Amino acid sequence: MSLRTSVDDPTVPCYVVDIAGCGNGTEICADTPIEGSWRHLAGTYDGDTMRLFVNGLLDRELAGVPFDASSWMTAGATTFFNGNQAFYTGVIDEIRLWSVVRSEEEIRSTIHAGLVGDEPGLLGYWTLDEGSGQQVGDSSGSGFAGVLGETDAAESSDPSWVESQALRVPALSVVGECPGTVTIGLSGASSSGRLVLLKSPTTGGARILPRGPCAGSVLGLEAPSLFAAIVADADGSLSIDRAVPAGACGIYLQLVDGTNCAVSNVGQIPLEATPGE
Ligand SMILES: [Ca+2]
Repeated sequence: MSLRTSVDDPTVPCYVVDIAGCGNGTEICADTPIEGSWRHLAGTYDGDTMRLFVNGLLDRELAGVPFDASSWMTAGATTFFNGNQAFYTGVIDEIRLWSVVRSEEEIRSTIHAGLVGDEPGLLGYWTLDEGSGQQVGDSSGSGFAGVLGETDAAESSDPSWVESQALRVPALSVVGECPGTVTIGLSGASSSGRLVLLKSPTTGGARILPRGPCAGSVLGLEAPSLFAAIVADADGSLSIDRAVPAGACGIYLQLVDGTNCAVSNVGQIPLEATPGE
């Protein structure tokens, strides 16, 4: 089976379940192209139905799909009779293979989290942290080492090693007095990442962003609206002071990192100071 881009459109992600290990298989492709930022792709197959999830949201499904377990598993390409084809032109990180069909909620729970390697049902785990060489180690303990390109020799199909921002998650802090000046601090965001700071009077909804490139990211805010657009520094951190009126005291804030769609903890602008007696 493969996760790769469409042969016809390199911006469209597709999931392939093979029946003969050589390009004969069933393909479903997402509605939404991926360009310019990280997306989490997951394909599941339960022996009949294949499903493709983008950022933890079900995007496409197809029933009645046959499968041959002797087929290859590829990431970013498909294996045909005459070698690998349909190469993905982009960046890949954190490849996981499971022997169980994970639910939408389970898929979402580990999108921005590295795994230990001994999680129940984890069959293969390639962190792609080597940074050089032709081999990628399997951190699941199953011993399924992978190679770059077609073989472990240098060849034209080999991808290049680059730094990844896939697992960075912003942390948010809010301190100060309200009404007055509050200091909004962030750390751990993607390098020079564009971040959206959302606000809401209410928490606890675990609301999913419904639209845009980060649709599927789960928020802790109800009915969020824009508070500020921020660009992190090269370290992925920033500290900004904002004058806050009494009407904004107590509102909740949460950051979404536009580079990888990770969301921060929920912060809160301090409650209005009680007047002295
Ligand atoms: Ca190679």
